[in-house]
Amino acid sequence: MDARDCLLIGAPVQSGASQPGCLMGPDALRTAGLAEALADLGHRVTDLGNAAPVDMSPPAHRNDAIHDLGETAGWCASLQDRARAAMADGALPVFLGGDHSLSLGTVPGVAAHAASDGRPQFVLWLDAHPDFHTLDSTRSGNLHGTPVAYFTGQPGFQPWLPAPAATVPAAHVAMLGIRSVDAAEQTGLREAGVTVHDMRSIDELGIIRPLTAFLDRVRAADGALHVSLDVDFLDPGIAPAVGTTVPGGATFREAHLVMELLHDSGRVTSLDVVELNPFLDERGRTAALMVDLVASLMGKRVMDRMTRSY
Ligand code: HAR
Ligand code: MN
Ligand code: MN
Ligand code: MN
Repeated sequence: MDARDCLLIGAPVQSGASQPGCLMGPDALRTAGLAEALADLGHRVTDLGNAAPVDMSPPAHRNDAIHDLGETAGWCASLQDRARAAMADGALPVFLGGDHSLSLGTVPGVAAHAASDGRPQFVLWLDAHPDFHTLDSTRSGNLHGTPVAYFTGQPGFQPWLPAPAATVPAAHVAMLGIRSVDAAEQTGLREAGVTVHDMRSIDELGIIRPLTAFLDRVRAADGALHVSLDVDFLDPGIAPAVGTTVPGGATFREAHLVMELLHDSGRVTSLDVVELNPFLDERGRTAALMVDLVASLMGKRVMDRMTRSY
C-alpha cells in the first residue's frame, strides 16, 4: 500500500452497550501507540481528537428494553457527517471506538461518499455477532446490536434514528467470525441475503477462502471497502477487554492473516476499531493487540514477499 493520509477520529460511544468503559477506548488505542505505529509504516497520520454526539430527542420507542436512544441517535448523526467529510478529504479514516453502535454513523457516512463517487460500497464485518437487530427485535435493548440492520436499510428505524445518508446493499456485506446469533437475527440475515461466515465455516474452510472470495467481488466491482473490526472477533483468550466475550473466536494468526490479506488487496478505504473496553483489559494487552492488527492492515509484515504464498 502506498502512503496514505490516515485520520484518527475518536468516537467514545458507550450508549449502545450494556456496561460502561468503551468511553475510554479511543484513549487506550492512542496510549497503545496507534498513531506512532501508522507513522512508522510511512503513513501521514492526523489525530482529529474525539467526535461528540449532536443533541437529539427522538420519541420513545414501544420496545421498552431500548436504552439511551437519544444519545445513540446523536452519535449516529454526528458520525455520519464526520465520516462523509473524512472521505471527501481523500483520507482513510480510522474510527476509534467506542461501542459498535458507532457504525450506525460511520458506514452510512462512508457509503454516501462512495455513492457521490459512483462507487459501490462494501462492508467486511469482523465480529462474534452479526449486529442485525432492529429496534423491534432487540431483546437486550443494546443498540450496538443493530448497526448492520440499520445500514442495510431494514425497516423500522425511523423516526427514532436519523435516516441513513446512504445504505449498503445486504449483498455487499460479508461477516467473518460469527458465533453468537439471536433467533430474530438468523431470520433477518437469511431474508436480507447477508453473507455470513460463522466460526464453523472458518474451522472447515480456513479463513483465506471466504475472505478472498469476498475481496474478489469487491475488486471486480471496483468497490470501496469499509472494515468494521469488533474486539470480540478475537478469541477472549487473546483479547479479554470486551464486554461481550464469546469463546471460540479468531486466533492471533487468523486475525493477522485477515489484516495482511486486506492490506494486500489494496481495497480498504475506511476502518472502525470498536468495542475495546479498557476497564476490562489486562495490562493493556488487548489495546496493544488491536494496534498491532491495524498495523498489519496498513502494511506491517514480517518479510517482504512478491506474491501471496498460496
Ligand atoms: N445479539 C446480542 C444483543 O443484541 C449481543 C449483541 C452484542 N453486540 C456486540 N457487538 N457486542 O457485536 O444484545
Ligand atoms: Mn473519493
Ligand atoms: Mn459488534
Ligand atoms: Mn461483537
